[in-house]
Amino acid sequence: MKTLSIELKKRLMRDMLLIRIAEERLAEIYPQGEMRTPTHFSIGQEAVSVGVCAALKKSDAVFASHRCHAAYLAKGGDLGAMVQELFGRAAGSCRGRGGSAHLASGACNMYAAPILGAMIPVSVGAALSFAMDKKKNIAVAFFGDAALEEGVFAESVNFAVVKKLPVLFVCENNFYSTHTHIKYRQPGRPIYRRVRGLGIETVRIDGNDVCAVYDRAKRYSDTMRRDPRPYFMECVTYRYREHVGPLFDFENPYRSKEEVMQWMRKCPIGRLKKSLSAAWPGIRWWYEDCRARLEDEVDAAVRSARLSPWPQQKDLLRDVY
Ligand SMILES: Cc1ncc(C[n+]2csc(CCOP(=O)(O)OP(=O)(O)O)c2C)c(N)n1
Ligand SMILES: [Mg+2]
Repeated sequence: MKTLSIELKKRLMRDMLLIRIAEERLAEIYPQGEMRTPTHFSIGQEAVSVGVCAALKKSDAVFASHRCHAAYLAKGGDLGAMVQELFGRAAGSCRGRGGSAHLASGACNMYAAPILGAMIPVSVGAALSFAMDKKKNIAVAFFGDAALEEGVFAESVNFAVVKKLPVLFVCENNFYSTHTHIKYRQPGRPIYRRVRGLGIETVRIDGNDVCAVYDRAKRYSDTMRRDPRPYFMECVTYRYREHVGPLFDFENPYRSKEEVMQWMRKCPIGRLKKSLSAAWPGIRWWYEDCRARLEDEVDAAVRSARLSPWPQQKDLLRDVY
């Protein structure tokens, strides 16, 4: 793997910190009941979205599922519009109608929907349109280890392979589908090896190592622009909070507290900080300053959402097809 520059590592750190700080703040105030949208937090999984999206161009398209805050922010989605959306306000990214699991930004080419697997064929459609328009863009589909069990996943990969479409399939394997471990749902053979049987190049990456995720996504995306074809990345990672909602679920017997703590020790932000400190002793001050700025940004977004107007009844049927 190539050593990444300090500038790039700083960008990766800032992007992961933005997601972590925003979600921790939203999780903290969620119990106050102002946000009425079921919310799936990405805390712990930031490196996958950040590593992949840092390898993309703004005009590349990203599709995600219910756990979409990280992909939205990593692709450059506006923080204020995201917070407004969670508060159900008219200035939200979907005018307050979508909530947490339907984040979208036309400006950044990022779209999410929570029906498992549903956005996978949409990403293939986007790649087909890029190919038909002779554009050098690529499409990325982020989805979980359970979405991969939907039949449409195999159909989508098959079509992309046969038509040589520039789609990067990114499976965020956090081992769980709500409360069911992967060992009860899938055969023992690793995901990346099974998917290879569909005729696509696949790889398994440590999804908590943002540099490794970036490096591989960059190599694949550069290749795909020259020589269109799909690739598949299984990124192994872990969510810290409950499946849906802001809390830790240590009392829930489907996983042990020890397991969660073990993954917290592999925190993607802590790991990057450690690797940056080795090369750059001044990181501590930069890191604290970066954190403070992002905390202010997030606080301002929350304050603004609280004061913002609700959608109006007269607009209820606008944009409804
Ligand atoms: C077609 C469909 N079936 C069931 C659900 C309910 N559901 C929401 S999230 C989820 C688990 C998803 O697991 P995974 O894809 O691994 O993503 P993760 O939540 O782990 O990020 C399920 C079963 C759904 N949204 N869509
Ligand atoms: Mg999962």
